[in-house]
Amino acid sequence: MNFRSLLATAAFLAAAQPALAAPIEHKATGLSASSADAGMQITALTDSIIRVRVAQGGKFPEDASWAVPAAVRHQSVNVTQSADGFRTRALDVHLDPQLGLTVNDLQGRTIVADAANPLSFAGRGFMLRKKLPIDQRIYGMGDKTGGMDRRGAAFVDWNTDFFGFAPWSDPIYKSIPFYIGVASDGYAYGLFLDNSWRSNFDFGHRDADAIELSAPDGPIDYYVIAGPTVADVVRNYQTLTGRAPLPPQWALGYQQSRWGYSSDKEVRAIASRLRSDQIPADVIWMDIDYQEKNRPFTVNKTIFPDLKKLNTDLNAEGVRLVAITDLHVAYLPKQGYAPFDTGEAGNHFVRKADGSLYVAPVWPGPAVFPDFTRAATRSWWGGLYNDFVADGFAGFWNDMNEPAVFETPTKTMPVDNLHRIDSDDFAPRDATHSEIHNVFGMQNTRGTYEGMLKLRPNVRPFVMTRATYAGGQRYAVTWTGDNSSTWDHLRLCVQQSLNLGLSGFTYTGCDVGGFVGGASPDLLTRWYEIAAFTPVFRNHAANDAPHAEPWVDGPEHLAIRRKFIEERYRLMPYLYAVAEQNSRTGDPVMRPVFYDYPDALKFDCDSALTFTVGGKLLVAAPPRPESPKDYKVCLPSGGWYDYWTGQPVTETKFTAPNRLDYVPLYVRAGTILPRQPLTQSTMIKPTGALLLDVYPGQDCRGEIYLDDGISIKGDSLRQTVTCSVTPRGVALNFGARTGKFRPWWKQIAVTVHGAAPAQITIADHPKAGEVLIAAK
Ligand code: MIG
Repeated sequence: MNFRSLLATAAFLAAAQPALAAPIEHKATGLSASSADAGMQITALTDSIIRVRVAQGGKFPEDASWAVPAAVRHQSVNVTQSADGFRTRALDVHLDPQLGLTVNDLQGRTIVADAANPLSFAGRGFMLRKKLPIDQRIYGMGDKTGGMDRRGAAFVDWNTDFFGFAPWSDPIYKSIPFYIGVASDGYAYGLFLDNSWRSNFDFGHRDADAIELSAPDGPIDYYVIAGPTVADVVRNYQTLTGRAPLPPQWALGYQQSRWGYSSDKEVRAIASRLRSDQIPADVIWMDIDYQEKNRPFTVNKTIFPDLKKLNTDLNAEGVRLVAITDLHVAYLPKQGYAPFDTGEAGNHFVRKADGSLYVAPVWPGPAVFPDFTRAATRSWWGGLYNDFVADGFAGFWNDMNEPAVFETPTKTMPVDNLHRIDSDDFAPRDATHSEIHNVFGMQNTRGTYEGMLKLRPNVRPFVMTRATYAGGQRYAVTWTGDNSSTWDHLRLCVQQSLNLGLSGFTYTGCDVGGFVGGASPDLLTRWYEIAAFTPVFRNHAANDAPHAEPWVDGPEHLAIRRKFIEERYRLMPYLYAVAEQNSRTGDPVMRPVFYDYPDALKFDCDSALTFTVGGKLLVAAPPRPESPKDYKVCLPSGGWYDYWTGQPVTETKFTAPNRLDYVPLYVRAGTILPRQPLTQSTMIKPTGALLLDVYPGQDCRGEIYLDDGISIKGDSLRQTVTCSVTPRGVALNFGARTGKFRPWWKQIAVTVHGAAPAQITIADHPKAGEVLIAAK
């Protein structure tokens, strides 16, 4: 039965049905209720997060989750009961006789309400319908393509290896079944449907006035996350699914990659070229080429004779190596290939419906697939990294983990393959691939991340993944997969990064220049300029694409690209402080302007390539950089400065020139931006003073955060600096420093920007106190 006929039936039933099967049963922390064909439990996890679980045919789904840890799922607060629902300290929850749910705030404003036929079933499948008010925009949903606002579109969550995906292709690599509804005044809520099956999200595509969530099977288990701001929702979504840990600082440096760096010599040559061309860089990536016949955890010794030496030598130049390690283990029984033999011995591989080993072609040829939903398998997998960790690799890249399978039209394994769940608070049981598919990549990275932690307990793991599920931000950073070298993909990159950030994945990047096809010189240059402000800044290209390293288009293009890479390194203290803030609050590093300034929701500028880094630094790249036309920039009210000139910007809407070597950047009035002298790598200590750029304005402040950049437990240094404009000049107030980490600077060079700029250099200021920068 399809959902259209089902809806017709449901409408009939709804009309014919009298009321709840029994009165609402009030509980200390929520309620339960039932209709003729369903039971429902609503629990207040916190005052602004409620969890809704539905029992189809009277049976509640297993209370378990890959996304929301048990301790979080089981937390609750007491509520006050009302006739048809309950209240928390922030929400007023009502249930109607069709189990239709309305969540209001305490002022009576509706946060989210069910639409007609709120709940219907088809076999084991279900559909939920929510109202889509006329002024609501929809964000989130991870890496989904299309526009920034998901309204009017419909999506499928089914992790898919999609080489050469178009800017509107769906589904692609990730499944993050979480969206944020935002009214035009910025009032926001979130909804997270914790169901790993092949689910559907329709935001007013089929029915213009409704959001329809459906899945063919699996739990009806969802969370309503109240705002009122987008930031509240994004933070609370991460209260549920976890925050990304602070990555190693080098992960914020420039990263050079290419499928096809095929020898020790070639990797060294890339490193020396980066250094001789004075292109700051922290990482070189090694794709599948280093392996023996594409077999994971092997090394082709002919082309890479000594990986330990390679790591050591490059480290000495401030360059770290990240290696790819795909999950598909080569099927090589009894040939001395340990990943297969130990995996087979431990019964770690996925089986077919008939119980036999599932073998299918991927890069190594016939391959087997670790059963990552078993804790024992993840821990075995993590141990496979032992030798590479001993060789000194800084991090690892988990590709192909949708999982991708060759020579099959579905691009993945049969959905009736059998996984075993033996993990967390799930009941140990067999599960079909239909259920596991969307969490497979996430559990792959969990194994890698936890393996790293075991092998190097005090070093922040760095894992990059292509496929993932909600909550996967706890284990890995991500990138947007096999994008193409087109202007539309450059725009798409910003949209995907912003929405991934709103979906908990702040550490995201796109292959700079595009993976497929080869960028024109102008496109590659523009891509560098914009990606310099995205969280993960990695140039990567396919083995059959033209080379895309920064130098490939000659000195003029290189000069522009280098300038933007350098600016990122100068901004490193700010970027790192924003990253550290993200690890505590969940606020994304890269944000839509409306995240901090809701008036941006009403702008009429094309802002496809406009965003902020940490809310204070606004990037306003031309939305159509391929066009010679100039364009309009809209700035939120409240005051900005031009980053390049330091001068205040007096207008909130103005024309910006569209020049290849220029991206307008603005700093929020009231910001103290920490910066540092240029270095060629985050491994190199800067020489000179810490730079504090002061942009006077309301609530003027800045944060200094520093640590050794790699340790999990270790000293840090934290200091807040505020500023105020006084008749005697600008007063900087240094808060007391917390933490004992010794900074690299002995002096602080302060620049006060504005109509009459002023500069002074002062001694480092570890203690609380005021410094006056006299007006000229
Ligand atoms: O089937 O490892 O998205 O970044 O260079 C292609 C080779 C496999 C896909 C990744 C891409 C990587 C490539 N991989």
